[in-house]
Amino acid sequence: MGPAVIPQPVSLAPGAGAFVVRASSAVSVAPATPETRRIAASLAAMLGSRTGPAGSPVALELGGPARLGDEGYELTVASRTVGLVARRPAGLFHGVQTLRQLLPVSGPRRIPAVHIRDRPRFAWRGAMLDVARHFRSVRDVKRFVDLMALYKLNRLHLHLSDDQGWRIAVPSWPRLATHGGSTAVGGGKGGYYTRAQYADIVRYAAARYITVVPEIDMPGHVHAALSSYPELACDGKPSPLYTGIDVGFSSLCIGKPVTYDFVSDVVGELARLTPGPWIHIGGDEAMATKPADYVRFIGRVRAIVESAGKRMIGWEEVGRAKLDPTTVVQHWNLDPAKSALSARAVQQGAKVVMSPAGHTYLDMKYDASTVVGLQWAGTTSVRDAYEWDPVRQVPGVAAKDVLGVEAPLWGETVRSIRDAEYLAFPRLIGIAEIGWSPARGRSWAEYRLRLGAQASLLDALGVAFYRSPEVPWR
Ligand code: TNX
Repeated sequence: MGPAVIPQPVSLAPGAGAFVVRASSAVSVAPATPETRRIAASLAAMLGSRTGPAGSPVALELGGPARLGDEGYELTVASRTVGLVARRPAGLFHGVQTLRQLLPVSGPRRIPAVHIRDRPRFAWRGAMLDVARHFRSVRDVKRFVDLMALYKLNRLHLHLSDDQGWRIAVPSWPRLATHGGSTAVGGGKGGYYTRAQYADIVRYAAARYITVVPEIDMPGHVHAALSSYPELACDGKPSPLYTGIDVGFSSLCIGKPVTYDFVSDVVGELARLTPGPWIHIGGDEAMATKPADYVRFIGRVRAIVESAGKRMIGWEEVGRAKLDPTTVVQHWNLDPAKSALSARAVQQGAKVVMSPAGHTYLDMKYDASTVVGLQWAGTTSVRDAYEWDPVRQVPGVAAKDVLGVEAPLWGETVRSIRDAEYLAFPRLIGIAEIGWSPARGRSWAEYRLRLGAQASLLDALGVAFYRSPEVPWR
């Protein structure tokens, strides 16, 4: 086995010898901008050296052939030099992540000689955190972002509202956060992000080339909002907060004008706080909304999102409504009838993010003995999470329709960040490879060896990962 990089690069040719990292292994970058300097400084910190002038042994450079694209890079490690070239800073950043995996965690600091040419298969490589069922602190989210970056993931989807909690302050509707955010599944203390905290997460992720995709789920999964503002419910009646784990029982009142004031205010606020182009509006499991109302509602919400200057993304159920080519749908269901909705969305020109529950749902148990997690989509072994292809999931959704992949970590059973890490790792690493690496030549038999080699890095980072017996950990 050559150097064990995950995601597997497009091409990797081992060379002879190794680059020995010393305190004198300075890192230069050209052109030097605040952004490229930051990347060079992070590499220097990793190597235990410093940044230096042109002619330094480790050289970062913006340039290279157009085929590297926006995120690709070319890395040449030789016995006396390390060269990293990319068209864009994101590519330099991803190349640094590769170096991080090539540098031994302990023992002699030798980076094996290698020549790598690399670029992602898909533009969208995401993970979702459900901070609504159980809240996650800014610190925990940042830690998760760091781990995503290590495996070249580039979208963080935050599920910011659900029946059990509303997790972002909206100044014009203050009770959403102060009341709606005050508890969680099981009756814990809940929490919410202030605008400054949310902006902090967005900035932190952006510095790691990860775009935040905020989700406010509607017209279902809204009990926390209805409890905060009873006028949003059709019966207008006050209701206590909900801390169970049922789904499909709440709905915004589709016929009331106040509903659209609410949606406009919330979407407008999120759009202002979010530099990325997408706003996720949920749309799943709206069993308490009449089908015709649902279609009408999604149409209006799409117009609101677009007039806020953003693109709408919704769970595949939004395929029931009228969409347009800027819409993105997120495929999730095992049920073929529901999958047909993703195909219907594609017929309307929409693109698809693939999150098939049986492969990507990080909240499914690994096997029947897993203590946390759910099982409605079956159990999902590390192998199940790895052995699938995004362009062969749904009849009528072909390669050209697939934007990429995303692994959701639903939070009903996920009380601590350690539980979150245990469910996400190592399965999320496999999803990252599915999103980045070419399908050709990929095999579980080979991947499990490279995954096993990640143990020392994950241990050094203190990740509470599941040591699946399927993998030869070393
Ligand atoms: C289905 S997937 C849901 C969520 C649950 C999840 C649990 C989807 C769009 N909706 O509300 O948290 O299953 O696995």
